[in-house]
Amino acid sequence: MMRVDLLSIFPDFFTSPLGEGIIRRARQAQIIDIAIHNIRDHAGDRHQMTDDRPYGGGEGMVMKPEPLAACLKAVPRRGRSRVILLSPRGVPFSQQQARLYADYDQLILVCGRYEGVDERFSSHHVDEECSIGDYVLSGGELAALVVIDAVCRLLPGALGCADSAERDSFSRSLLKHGQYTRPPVFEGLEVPAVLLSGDHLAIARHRFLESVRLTLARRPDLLSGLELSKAERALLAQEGLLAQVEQARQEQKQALEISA
Ligand code: 9D3
Repeated sequence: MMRVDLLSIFPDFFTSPLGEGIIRRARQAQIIDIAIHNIRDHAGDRHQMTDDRPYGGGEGMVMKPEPLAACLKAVPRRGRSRVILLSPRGVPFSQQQARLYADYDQLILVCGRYEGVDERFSSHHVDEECSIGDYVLSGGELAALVVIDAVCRLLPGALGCADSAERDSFSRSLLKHGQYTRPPVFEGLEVPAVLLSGDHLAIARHRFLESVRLTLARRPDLLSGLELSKAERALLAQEGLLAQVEQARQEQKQALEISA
């Protein structure tokens, strides 16, 4: 069973998100054990202050190191464990990072607030810093929930359908085609006829082409990782998409060369 410990000054933040859906079922099935720790409980002084003004001046407040260290010390360690600080200056989170995290026995997720945490805590008590993307959040709590959700799905038995996790990771270099369910006509809009045809080869081709068109429009950067079979190349050529795909791959290659 994976153990996750959350350190935060807003412990109530997690109750509902961790009490629904796949995470709730994984907790019930004892696939994941999640404990929430209130950093404020480890602030020694009467006012339970967890933040203070930055030495050297500047905007905002900094989280004091002692309550963080005391809270962390109170967390029982088990097996291979990793202390991760959610922070805007962390390594970008990704499916690959999620797979690495899923291999630990214990993740200790520290949620910062304010302008950040005292550097002596992050440099001496934290194994790595993790960001979920280039936008400004109010603190690490939502980021920690994102990490838990992505990691939980990868734990053996967490998903009902055994191969879903593998399928998710398998289809990384193309965006998913649109999907349809009943009714056959919705607000005058029909389901593409090919999907009702029962012709599985034609359906697979249709979906592949739609995936390629979507990826070209929204995430051309993904196409550099796409491996095409002879039949797929022929199909793209036939639809006039091969040149566009090759050009997007070329442009992505150049973008990577410039950034390197
Ligand atoms: C002045 C520079 N800002 C850093 C980019 C200050 C700042 C903004 C937001 C300091 C802390 C925060 C709070 N954010 C998080 O704790 C955080 C976060 C995020 O803001 N974006 C993406 N991932 C994460 S993980 C934790």
